[in-house]
Amino acid sequence: MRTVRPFWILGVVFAVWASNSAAQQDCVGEGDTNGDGLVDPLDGGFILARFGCEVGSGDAGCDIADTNGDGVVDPLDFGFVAARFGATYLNYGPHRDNLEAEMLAMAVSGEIRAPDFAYDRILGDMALIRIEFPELIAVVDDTDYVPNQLIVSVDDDGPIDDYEALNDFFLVVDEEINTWGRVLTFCDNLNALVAAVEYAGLDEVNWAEPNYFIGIDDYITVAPQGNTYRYSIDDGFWDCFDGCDCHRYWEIDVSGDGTVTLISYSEEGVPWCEFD
Ligand SMILES: [Ca+2]
Ligand SMILES: [Ca+2]
Repeated sequence: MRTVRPFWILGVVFAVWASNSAAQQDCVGEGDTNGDGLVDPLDGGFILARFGCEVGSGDAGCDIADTNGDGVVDPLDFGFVAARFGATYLNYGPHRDNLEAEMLAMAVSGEIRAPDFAYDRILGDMALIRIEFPELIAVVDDTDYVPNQLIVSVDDDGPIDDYEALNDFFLVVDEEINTWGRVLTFCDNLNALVAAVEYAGLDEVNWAEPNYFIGIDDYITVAPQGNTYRYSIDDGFWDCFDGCDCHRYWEIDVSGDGTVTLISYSEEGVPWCEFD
C-alpha cells in the first residue's frame, strides 16, 4: 500500500475550488437575469430596480438588465423579460474549467451537468493520484463524445415544435442540418447520454445519440464505494483506431481523507508492446 498526504498540494486544490466557486455563470437563457433557469417576476424586479441605469456605469447588473443592448435599462427591457415570463431553461450552473473532472462527474452521477460535490471530489482525487503516480500525468481521460454536442434525426414532415422547444430549453447555440441528421451544439458541456434520452422521447425525433469520437486511447472510470472512490485507469497505446493494441491498467482508491492506495496494476497487449 502506498499512501500520500501532501498538505501543500491540498492548499493548491482548495485554491482551485475557491476560484471555481466564484466562476461566473455565462450560460443563461434570454430574460433569465439571475441565471436560475426560470424567467419570472424576480427577473422583472431585477430590471425594474435598474430603470435609468446605463451600461458602463460600474454596476454590472446594468449590463445584465439591458436585455436589448441599447445601453440603457428602461421599459423596453422590462417588456422583453415580461414577454418571456414562464420560460424555463436548463440551469447549467458554473462553467467547469477541468473537462476530465466534469465528464467523470457527469458519468458517475448520471446527471445532465456535473454536481458540485462530484466535480470537486474527482478534481481533487485526480490531483492526488498524479502526485503519487507521476506517470499518470499524461494519462488523461478522453471524452467519449464531443462534450457539448448531440446528433439527432428529426422527422420534419410534421410539426417539430417540441423539438424546437427542447432546443430553447437546452440553450442550443448552433444547429447544423445535414441529410443524415442534425448536429446540435449546446452553450456548455452536457451529459449527452442524458440529453439523448430527452430528445429521443419526442415524437418528431427518430433517434438521438452523442457525437462519439473514435480512436480514443485513455479511459478512466470512477466507482464510489462509500466514501472511497475507485479509479480504473486504462492507458492505451499503439494503433488505437479500433481499440489500442497495448494497455496499462491501474486500479487506484482514494479515500475521503485523501489517502491514495494502489489496488492493482497490470500490462496487457500484443507481444510487441513495450512497457517501461
Ligand atoms: Ca430567473
Ligand atoms: Ca435596454
